[in-house]
Amino acid sequence: MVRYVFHEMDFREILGNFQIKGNVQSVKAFGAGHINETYLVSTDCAPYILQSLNTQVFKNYEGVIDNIAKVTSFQREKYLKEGKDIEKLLYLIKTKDNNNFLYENGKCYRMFNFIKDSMVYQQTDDLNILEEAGFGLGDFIATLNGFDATQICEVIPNFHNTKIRYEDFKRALREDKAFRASAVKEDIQFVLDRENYCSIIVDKIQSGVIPLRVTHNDTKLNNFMFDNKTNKFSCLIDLDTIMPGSLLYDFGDAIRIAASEAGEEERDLSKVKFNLDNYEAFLKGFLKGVGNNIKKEEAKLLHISAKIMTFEIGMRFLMDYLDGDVYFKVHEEDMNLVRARTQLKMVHEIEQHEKEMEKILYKYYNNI
Ligand code: ADP
Ligand code: GN1
Ligand code: MG
Repeated sequence: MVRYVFHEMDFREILGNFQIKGNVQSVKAFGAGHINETYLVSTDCAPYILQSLNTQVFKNYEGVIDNIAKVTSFQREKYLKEGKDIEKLLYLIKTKDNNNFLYENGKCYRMFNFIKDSMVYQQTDDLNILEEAGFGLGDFIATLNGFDATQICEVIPNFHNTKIRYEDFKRALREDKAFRASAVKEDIQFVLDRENYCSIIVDKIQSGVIPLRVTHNDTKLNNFMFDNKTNKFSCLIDLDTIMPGSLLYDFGDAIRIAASEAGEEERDLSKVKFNLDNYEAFLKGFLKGVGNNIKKEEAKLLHISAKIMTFEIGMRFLMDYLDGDVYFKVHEEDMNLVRARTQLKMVHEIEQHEKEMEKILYKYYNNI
């Protein structure tokens, strides 16, 4: 959705602080995210992306930008060393004071180069695109293998700590701030019945069986950019949640959308189905991209991670519904409930396909 929102005075001052080329022609709202505001800025020389960070969610916005600066430079240097094309990589546009962001009127603004001739998919059943997406994520993990995770700050503590998310959910249930719990008892029970999912990845990280890496942490399909002619993977965008994490977070979170036949906001739950072919294509690409940068202990849990990450976000949407929609942007009153239901239906779907998913994993990963 592209909406014309050029308020000359609002944006001219902000954009005037950044090192961009040319005169600004227009600023348009862009993107469909639940957290930040994204704008496409066109000048007579080049397009750019301007974003205002949600500082309620990202309280440590300086840490967020610092993480992105470190990771994108590391990625760039590694690509150069390996002779890979850097044209389609993301980088921050500096301000005239040589900073990576601008803090103005309580808002944090940052700019990126515009990735040319590229696009995102909200959903697709094109297996070549899904394999490319999987490859792109695997390659991202492989590129950052060896990047010292202690250099990166944890911008949202315990973001994918499913055990802590579960405790937060129980808090929301106890408080029932928006008086909605009694009408959604079945959804709540579905979550409560699956408490055992919460510790599967987290405990293995805590005991050191699964390594902490630098991961993306928000790998839904619309954060993958593809070349709009060749459909080759260009890069991952939406880098705000880059933090120390597990590759299982990224793989599982990607599968919940890549292997779903319906969008997050689908009201007809009969359309929410798990597609094994999509899963297979993404997995195949992922294993190719990550190469030997994955440990056996991680690989063993790839199929399980889809269930856990889908469960986690379903629980987060339901929690926000109980809290009265204080975290995710909503455009309809029951939107968080609708989102929770698609995700929890996906969990049920994944549970039905677990054995087949494991079999497919063995087909492509031989070292288990
Ligand atoms: P959000 O998910 O919070 O809306 P994103 O960073 O994912 O924010 O950006 C929203 C949309 O803007 C993307 O889906 C993509 O279409 C477009 N976009 C974002 N960054 C770029 C970029 N650097 N180059 C080209 N398009 C971009
Ligand atoms: C949010 O910003 P966006 O829409 O890409 C959320 C993710 C969720 C996702 C669900 C910082 O991502 O964790 O998986 O919505 N980001 C944050 O659609 O909470
Ligand atoms: Mg996004």
